[in-house]
Amino acid sequence: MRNKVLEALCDEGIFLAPEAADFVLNQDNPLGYVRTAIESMPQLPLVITLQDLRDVFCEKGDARVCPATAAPEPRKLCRGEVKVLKDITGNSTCEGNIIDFARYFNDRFQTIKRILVRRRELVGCVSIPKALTLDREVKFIGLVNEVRTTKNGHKMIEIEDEEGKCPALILKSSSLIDESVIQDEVIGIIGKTSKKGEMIIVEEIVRPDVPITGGMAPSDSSSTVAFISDIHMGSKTFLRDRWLNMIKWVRTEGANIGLNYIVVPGDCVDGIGIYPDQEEELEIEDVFEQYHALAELMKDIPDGIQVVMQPGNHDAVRLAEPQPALPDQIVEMFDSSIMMVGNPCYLQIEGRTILSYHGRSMDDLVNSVQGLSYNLPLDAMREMLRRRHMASLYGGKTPLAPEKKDYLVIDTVPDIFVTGHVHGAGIAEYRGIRLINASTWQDQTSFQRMHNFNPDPAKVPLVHLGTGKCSIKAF
Ligand code: D5M
Ligand code: FE
Ligand code: ZN
Repeated sequence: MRNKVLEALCDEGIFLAPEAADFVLNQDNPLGYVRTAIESMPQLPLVITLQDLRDVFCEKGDARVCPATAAPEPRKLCRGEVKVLKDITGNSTCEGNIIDFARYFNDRFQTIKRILVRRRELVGCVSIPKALTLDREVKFIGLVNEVRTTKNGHKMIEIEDEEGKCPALILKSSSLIDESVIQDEVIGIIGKTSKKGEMIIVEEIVRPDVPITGGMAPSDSSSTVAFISDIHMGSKTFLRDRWLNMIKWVRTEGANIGLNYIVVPGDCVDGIGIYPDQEEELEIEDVFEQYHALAELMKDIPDGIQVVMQPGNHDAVRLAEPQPALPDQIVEMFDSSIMMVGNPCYLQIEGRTILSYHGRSMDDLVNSVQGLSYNLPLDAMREMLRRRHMASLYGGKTPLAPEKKDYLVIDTVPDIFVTGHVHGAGIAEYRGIRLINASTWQDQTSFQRMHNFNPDPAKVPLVHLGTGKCSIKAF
């Protein structure tokens, strides 16, 4: 029965993801069920997932045929009020083969497409092959395969959806010509099909973006969260005196401002072999010794403060993102109350959603988005939010692991978005979201001097979880 039904669907060009197939086969009339579902879909996905069925039937409020929302991933509860809402820790399945990559990009496409189809500007969007046949304004959603400049100075984007791909041209004379389109981002395009029907002339680009909201409505929380990034323990330029000043301040003033949480967004230690000749800049040359030394330093943080630590590109876990939490061997060195999470990670603290991401992809964004630089991390973070993705570009400096789900998609809009990595310190707001870049405790290294990179160290951004008020304390 199972194979017969799936074969019949296959003959009609309809493919079901395994979970969707299980659900469909439990229906009284599986074929009829799928055909009804397809009629309500704006376009036929390459592979129909359980979510696609939910989108169709749950919207109609028909509980009998609506697949129950997947059980939420087990929430890892820890001391105090910190919950991990989402990270890769314990959920990694990928082997990095071609099928994994196809599934990974499909998940990215589908997740961001679901955000884009709700955009008013894209009402009536069609598939790419369909768009090429229409002789009027067309709208479609696709994943960018390639972006290049033609010899005449136009910008050519090759864009793909589940059904096909097409070239989309931004004319040199268009006001969009300076718009930075990044390879592997998912965008909506509004345009006209060329006379021969072989390409689309782009008139508008629609980004998923985050909704405009008032941001953090005041709550009764009296807690403050501090962000302390890029400690780089083990580096010769680790700023011990300024760190000790900061700890002294935490111990004396912390209670007065309700400092109950410290989040560390990566590069906890300097690591080894991260860049050429790094050993010359290391005070501690053994990575385990670096973590030991850090664990000792952290002991001075008062017990009442919940510390959450995330890895970065200098830490001892796989480099490919999403990165899982530090391994047990290292976790055991630290006080058991310290919470280790993956990178990126969605946290919930006292009712506020915090997205913490080390920020490696800023190395790629500064090269692919016009006007960005290492001095403007908050602008780079805005670009991530506009694209609803933390690291769109595959094949640059940010290695990506093709997990089943794309953990780098910003599917939930956070209250606070924090990054480290660029060793800058800043706070800003974008559409109600607090943006934080969380400084460093490492002074300029000779490697950074060689690259003309100037850090802004020993600063602690603080956010009051009740009022949403942000400030920076310098040490
Ligand atoms: O990265 C810290 C910062 O160092 C990073 O955000 C920019 C700067 N950096 C690192 N490598 C380079 C190169 N090759 N050119 C320019 N700037 C660079 P961290 O992860 O702490 O090493
Ligand atoms: Fe760093
Ligand atoms: Zn880093």
